[in-house]
Amino acid sequence: MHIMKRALITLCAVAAVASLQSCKMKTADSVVSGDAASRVYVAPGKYDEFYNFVSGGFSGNVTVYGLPSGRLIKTIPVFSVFPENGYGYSEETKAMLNTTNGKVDWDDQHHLELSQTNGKQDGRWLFANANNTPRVARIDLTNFRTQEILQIPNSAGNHSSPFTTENTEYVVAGTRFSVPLGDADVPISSFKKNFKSTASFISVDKNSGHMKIAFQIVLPGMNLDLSHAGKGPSHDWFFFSCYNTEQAYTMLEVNASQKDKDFIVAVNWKKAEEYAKSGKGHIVPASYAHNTFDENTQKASTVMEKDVLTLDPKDCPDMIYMIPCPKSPHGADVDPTGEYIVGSGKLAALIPVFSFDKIQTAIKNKSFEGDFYGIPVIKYEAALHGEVKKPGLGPLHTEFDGKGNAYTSMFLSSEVVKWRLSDLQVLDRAPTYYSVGHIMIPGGDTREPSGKYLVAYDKITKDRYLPTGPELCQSAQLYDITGDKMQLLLDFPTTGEPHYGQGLPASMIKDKQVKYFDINKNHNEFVSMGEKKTKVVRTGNRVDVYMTAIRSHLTPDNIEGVFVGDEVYFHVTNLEQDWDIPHGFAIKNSPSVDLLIMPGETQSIKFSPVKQGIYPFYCTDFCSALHQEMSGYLRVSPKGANVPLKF
Ligand code: K7E
Ligand code: RUQ
Ligand code: CUA
Repeated sequence: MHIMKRALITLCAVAAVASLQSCKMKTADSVVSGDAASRVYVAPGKYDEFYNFVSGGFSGNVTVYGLPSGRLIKTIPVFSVFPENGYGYSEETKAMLNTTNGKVDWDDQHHLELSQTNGKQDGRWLFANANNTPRVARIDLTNFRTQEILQIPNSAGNHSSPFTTENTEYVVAGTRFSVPLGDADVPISSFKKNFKSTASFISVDKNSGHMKIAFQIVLPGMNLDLSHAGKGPSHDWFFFSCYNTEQAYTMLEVNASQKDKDFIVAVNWKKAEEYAKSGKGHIVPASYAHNTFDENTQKASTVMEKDVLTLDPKDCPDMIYMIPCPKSPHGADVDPTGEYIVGSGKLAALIPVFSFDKIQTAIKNKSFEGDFYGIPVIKYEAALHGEVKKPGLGPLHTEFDGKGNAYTSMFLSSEVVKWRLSDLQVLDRAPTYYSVGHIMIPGGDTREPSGKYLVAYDKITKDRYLPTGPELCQSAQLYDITGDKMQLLLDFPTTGEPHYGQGLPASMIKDKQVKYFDINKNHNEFVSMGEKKTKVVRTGNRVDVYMTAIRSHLTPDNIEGVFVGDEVYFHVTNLEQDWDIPHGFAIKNSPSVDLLIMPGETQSIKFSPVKQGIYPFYCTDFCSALHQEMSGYLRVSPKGANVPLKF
């Protein structure tokens, strides 16, 4: 979105400046209703009604807030290392960040989607996309941990992701940047000939959740932007927005906005599935990392996958249709009934709403206006339910309340606009502070929206909080949408750059949380099942320290006979069997040696001493009145010194 922001500001400088100035004039006092405080107040000891999962943008991780309070309750590390709990540092988790280019330990995380059954949230998994290094992650909602990360080949900028079909049959991943397949070395100027965009359909195992690229649809070079699955009558379909059908590869902010219309790409994934099964696809070599966390061994491992099944629309008739969509389409959102597909032209002054029924009729009657590389283009009017006229400037994203209304974010005019799906009348508008990106209604992109709150994730913060130098937090705003008029209730600061979010009724998962891991089921190969089982083992220059942590002692706590140049692995087992008693582990002046071990769990960390000395180590998490005593010493001697192993 930051790239897009620049394009919009260049092209719409006048409108943008005008809208920012007009925002400045509004004050929060004038829009907050009197009893807002009581409506967001969650008394001490009480729970919030919803979990709000929020994407972290360039922080690479996901944050979790309670709604309506806006309180930050958790950061889930996904694509970025996270010192708070050693994610990406520990031997157990570091493989999660493997890619074909080695460990990529950050990303740009844009969208989230909760798993669904029959088009409704089922509270099992949360999927997250990585926009920089194309990846899709799956997070388990019983322990809030990342369980799996799948790299996407033949992709660059995995933006149109990780949206799911109604039964989580597939999670999709569509390319933002076109690239040559198989990382071929070709001139950039051969874009039209060699560059492709791809839409990957990742199947999700019903029981384990394991992901696999079932097939990848290869499309002409352009930019797939966003997508959403059909619902109900449109269950078999997926709708992607795309831009840059001009196929520009330089000065995109000008050259990719030449045409009046780009497309919504309608993909019949059921047909695609049949073609894939009946051998219409081509298996092409591709290498990509597939990282999974094994619950049993408590360890992540990587498999380098070797090929992918691709489908070429030329071989697969009736699988894909293009629907013209005005002015740099961004969001592609499907209403709860599955009948309306809302496109949003970032530079358009209207919102086109397409009818699934009409699209089907148009396909039957061949109401086409030519083709795009052999893919039929449906006539705009033939697919159109209608246009929302003058909704505001810069429509981006649309969510639904399940009562026949849609809410669209307006980046340029900095507002949320409520309109009716049936007659496309604008019903209400509420200012945002400032320049809203995505909006989120819990369940608002499913068959059953909760319809109670709407959260706006704003791109520009300016004067909303105490100033903190040049870098400001980003901001979210909570609106009550139960009445005719949207009511602003609360601002809350967010982490990284939130794009999309998901909201889930707390009742769905709050009683299913893992409180600690059963030590008897700990099959980590380096577990110590009690203080008496601890030891230090030397094998060549590798030293394995089998350590335990329990209030308030680390065992062993004095270790000698370790030398400069050794590779020392600390395997720390937290013996506690009690909720909320993690122990930390850290060593003085040791790069990336940092763990937070949950009760019943073992985690390992590697320390490669380069200098002799006495190295204190200690528990970093205040765990008891004797926490400060929970420490020990490691003696590192010069190479070749005559110091026997002692612990
Ligand atoms: Cu509009 Cu990456 Cu979903 Cu950001 S994108 S706002
Ligand atoms: S100790 S309770 Cu470092 Cu005062 Cu923290
Ligand atoms: Cu264990 Cu502090």
